[in-house]
Amino acid sequence: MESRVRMIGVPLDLGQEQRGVDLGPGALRYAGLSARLAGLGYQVEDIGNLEVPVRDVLTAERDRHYLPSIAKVCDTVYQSARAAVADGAIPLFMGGDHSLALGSIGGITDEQPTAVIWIDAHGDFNTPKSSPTGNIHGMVLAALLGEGFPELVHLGRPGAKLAGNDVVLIGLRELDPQEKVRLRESCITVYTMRDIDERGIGAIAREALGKLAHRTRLHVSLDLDGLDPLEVPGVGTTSPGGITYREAQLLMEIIADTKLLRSMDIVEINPILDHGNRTAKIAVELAASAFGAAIL
Ligand code: 6HN
Ligand code: MN
Ligand code: MN
Ligand code: MN
Repeated sequence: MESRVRMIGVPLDLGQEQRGVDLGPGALRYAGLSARLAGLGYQVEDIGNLEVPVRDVLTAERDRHYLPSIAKVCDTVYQSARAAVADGAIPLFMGGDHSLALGSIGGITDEQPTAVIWIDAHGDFNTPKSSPTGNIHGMVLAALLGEGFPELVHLGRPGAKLAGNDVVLIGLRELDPQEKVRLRESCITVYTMRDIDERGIGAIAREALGKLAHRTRLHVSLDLDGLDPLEVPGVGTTSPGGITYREAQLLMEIIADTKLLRSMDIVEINPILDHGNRTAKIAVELAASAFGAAIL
């Protein structure tokens, strides 16, 4: 496995309404992400934050839910993802909201197909038609599979970036009515909170990896709202009854055992809503586990 990690900050908050997710990259840095990964033996380089326009100056785009600017930012994310893979580094994207995954997953799949484990309370599988909010962070996975705004679908290169059977969703508990129908009709593998409660996260993690065994590269897209807001209060789109810290740890440890992790997103941390940077600290521990930190 590559031994270099490249931290890339993406202070993007245009995909949703809550103010504060643009502060996520700083929160992860202050929580010691770089030192934690260096302590595991990785060579860590932090390339700083990509440029993201401040939403207060984008009033002309408000009615379009900032689609032009999101596409523009994701294009730079895409290029930096490609560059990291070409340089033999593992890109670690620090969000920002989940819309950055259009660029990260787009870029890392440019040369080689990659399987995705998407941890989230939500499906992020809306189209502009099915979305009740119009918020683009709820449309990311659909766009990666080729449905939605052309500006997003054809970002970086034309067409879909993932096939449905390259994706597993874990932690779902809040879907919009039409989004639910769309997901059922897709060939994405979905593990809801009910599945986790009934079968345990260990069994789910192993089965999920089995579903992705046709790929030799793995991307983890970690939306912190997939965890329980009692443990992780610093997220904008909270949904009760989520994955516990311990369950998330085990999931990451089992992912690490595969040694296939090649890239990761850590998204939706909102330090304004957090208590004492707890959410970023937990995210750092989860990233460490995904990168191979073992207790013994
Ligand atoms: N996220 N389904 C809701 C929507 O607005 O489409 C929530 C989406 C949340 C997206 O948390 O990344
Ligand atoms: Mn999400
Ligand atoms: Mn979410
Ligand atoms: Mn609207």
